Amino acid sequence: MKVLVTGFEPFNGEKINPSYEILKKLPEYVGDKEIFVALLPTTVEDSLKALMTITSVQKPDVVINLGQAKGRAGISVERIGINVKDFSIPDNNGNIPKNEIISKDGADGYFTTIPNEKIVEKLKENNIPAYISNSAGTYICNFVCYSMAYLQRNKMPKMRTGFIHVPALPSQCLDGKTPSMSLETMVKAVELAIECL
Ligand code: PCA
Repeated sequence: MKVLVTGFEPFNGEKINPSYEILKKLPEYVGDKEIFVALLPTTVEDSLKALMTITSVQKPDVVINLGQAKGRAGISVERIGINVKDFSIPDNNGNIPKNEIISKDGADGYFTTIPNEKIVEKLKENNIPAYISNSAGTYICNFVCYSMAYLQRNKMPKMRTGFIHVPALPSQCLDGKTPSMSLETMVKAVELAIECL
């Protein structure tokens, strides 16, 4: 089984994005599952372009997109992507779409198709705080979550797609008030998620 795991470039003036740092630490295999990683630009058009190219070349069985959700305390496994772009901050190209539809011929929402519940259970068994999230927001992460699920439904029915948001790293939360998680724990969480596939 081929698993593509993606992360995002830092955005919103931050110097680091844990989703990218995780990619650097993932092994080439988790059990017999072969792992490919790719860094996505945090922009509307380019993130999807990059993903389309990689998925058509690598033909992964599963795609897990990772993203940072600063302020969340646990690993949040996204259940659904929704058909809207409504940014409160610009993407890395300065785009700030408001209340725009992602796909005119797409459904209002698409569920992700990796075993979300099983992943959350497995993380908890390993003492990693985790939950199912019912909203990936309305920014780039939701855009990618929705777009990949759309692709799966309409063009690549055998591929499974999922989205996992991770908290910020301790170095991003020096105010002492924003929840964070160590990189080591996040890497372990992603490996455990891959084991569940
Ligand atoms: N998180 C943002 C986009 C990139 C990232 O890592 C989000 O939650 O939409």
